[in-house]
Formats: sequence, C-alpha cells, structure tokens
Amino acid sequence: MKLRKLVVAVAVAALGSLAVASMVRADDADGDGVRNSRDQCANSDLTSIVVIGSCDTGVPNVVDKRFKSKGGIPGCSIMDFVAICLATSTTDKQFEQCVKDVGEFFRDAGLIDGQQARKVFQCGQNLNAL
Ligand SMILES: [Ca+2]
Repeated sequence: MKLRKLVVAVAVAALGSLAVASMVRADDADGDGVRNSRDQCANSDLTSIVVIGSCDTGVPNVVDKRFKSKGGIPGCSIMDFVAICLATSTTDKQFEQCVKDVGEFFRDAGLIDGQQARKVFQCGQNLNAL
C-alpha cells in the first residue's frame, strides 16, 4: 500500500514536470529562447555555426533576443537572416551586401565582434549563390 502511494506520488510529480516542460515548449515553438508572441522568425535555423553555402564562418549562430523597442529583431538567428538574404536578393552583389548588413547588425547589437562580422561578410562574398 505504501509502495502504491509512492508510485502514484512519483507519477503525479513526473506528469507535473512534463506539463511544465510542454508549456515552456508551447510558448517557444522553435526553442530559440524567445517567446512566440515576440518571435519575429518562426522555425528559426538554430544550427550552431554560421555556414553560408559551403563557407564555414566559424561564427556562432546567435539569436537576437533584444526587444523591438531596443532595436532588436527578436527571435531571429544570423542563419535566419542569411536565408532571408538568399530569398530576397536577385543578384550576387545584393546577396553580398545583405549578408554584410546582417553581420554589421549583429556586431552593432554586441552579439558578435568585428572580426566575426568580417568572417560573415567574407563568406557572403563571391558565393555565386544566385
Ligand atoms: Ca525564432
């Protein structure tokens, strides 16, 4: 009888933590640490390193978690922006400029440093992606 009570108690505790875990997930569908209500990029690309084409920048693929009111585009990773650059650019030059802007945006946000921004820019150059 004691054991049964214990099993029930453990099961209830486990269900409780499962419920909490799924509530957290429900509020952050892509798991980028930014709530759905603030997230400007659904289904973020959260690969660990920024890779443009076959060019590995070695730069961490960070997510902008700042509030819009602070100049942020919350819930968007560098790779999300690279994908947007690819989708919106019609020439390689435009893509190059777009990727450069992305690097500078994250640098100005203090999320990557100047050397990392240059690596992102360099990988965006001469990619012949378009
Ligand atoms: Ca996101």
